[in-house]
Amino acid sequence: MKQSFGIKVLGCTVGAGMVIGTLGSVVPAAPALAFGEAGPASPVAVWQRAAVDYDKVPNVQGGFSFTQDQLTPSDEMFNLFGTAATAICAKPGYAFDEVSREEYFVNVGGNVEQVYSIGLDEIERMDKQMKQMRCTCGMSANIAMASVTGVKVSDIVEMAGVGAGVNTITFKDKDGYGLPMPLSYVMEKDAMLVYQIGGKPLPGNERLQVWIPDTVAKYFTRAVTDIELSVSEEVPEVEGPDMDQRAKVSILNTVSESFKVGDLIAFEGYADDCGTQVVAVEFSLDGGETWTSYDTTSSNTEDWVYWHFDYVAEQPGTFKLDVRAVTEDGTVSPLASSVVFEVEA
Ligand SMILES: Nc1nc2c(c(=O)[nH]1)N[C@H]1C(S)=C(S)[C@@H](COP(=O)(O)O)O[C@H]1N2
Ligand SMILES: [Mo]
Repeated sequence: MKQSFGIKVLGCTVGAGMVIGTLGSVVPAAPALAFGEAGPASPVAVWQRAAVDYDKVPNVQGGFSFTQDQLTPSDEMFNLFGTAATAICAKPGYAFDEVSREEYFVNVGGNVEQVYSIGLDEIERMDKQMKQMRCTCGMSANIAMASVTGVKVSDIVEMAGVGAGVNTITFKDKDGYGLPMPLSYVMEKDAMLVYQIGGKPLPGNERLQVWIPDTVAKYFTRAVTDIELSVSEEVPEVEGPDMDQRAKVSILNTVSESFKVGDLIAFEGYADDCGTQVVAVEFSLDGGETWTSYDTTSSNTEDWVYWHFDYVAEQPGTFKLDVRAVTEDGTVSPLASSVVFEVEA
């Protein structure tokens, strides 16, 4: 019998800040399972078990699959980054000055041929682009995948005309928030000025936000009012995620019921490293003594790896499933994710 956990909508992972999940309805039919090699696990004497000692299954086997088009529902996105991340790094949408749609302008200036201002209506009349993109904070666990709508930054810059020697672009909000970036990087990555996330306008007074593939979210300036082109002596570096935010993984299931021996338990979650390929997702059901590795080298690096792991409970007990990701440069998630579940005889 197939059993599903509840899926986390907005919750905490131990030590890793907030994670976001998906709605229960996204759980697909279970893939075919192969359990041939998993022999009967040795019984564990319950009386030996202290509160934190979980029952162990070495070399856990299950049905593994992944997709990359799983999106975060936009309401959750807005919640997540609008309130949850506030304390860590981001100003929430509602905290931006109230500026009516008609009064909101983006000024394109600095070292350009023609300084100009453009309003939202005009931006929305330009050639629009829709793209599935990841927004991942480099300083906290927050991550989301969304379909965003907007215009190409290159189109906006082109209308101003780039001045001689310009190598730097900075997207600023009214308070001056914004980090300088190499212009060439922003062009190569096909950065967007986004006005819709998941088909909905940005929340609060955000109006416009920069989105750039493979780039941490501190560069995703919200409520952009100024795009500045400049000549830097030294081209700024684009910083990646903090070490402890490399190879992000999470199990999004929450335990909402107990299981019986023979039940199929469907776990799911994501793995991502902001543009560095995730080459494997690994699971442990014995506290990290053994890890079973599933290959994800066919994944692209633009979207997160949204994995499914279907496990058939073989024995009664209290278990902890750990998951970690491995990237192409050998990074192993410093913050593994885990979930505890119970199996009855
Ligand atoms: N104007 C402005 N934009 C900002 C920030 C900010 O403090 N002010 N924080 C950044 C950081 S660190 C993150 S993680 C993202 C999070 O918000 P988002 O979901 O809107 O991308 O916004 C980015 N853009
Ligand atoms: Mo962030």
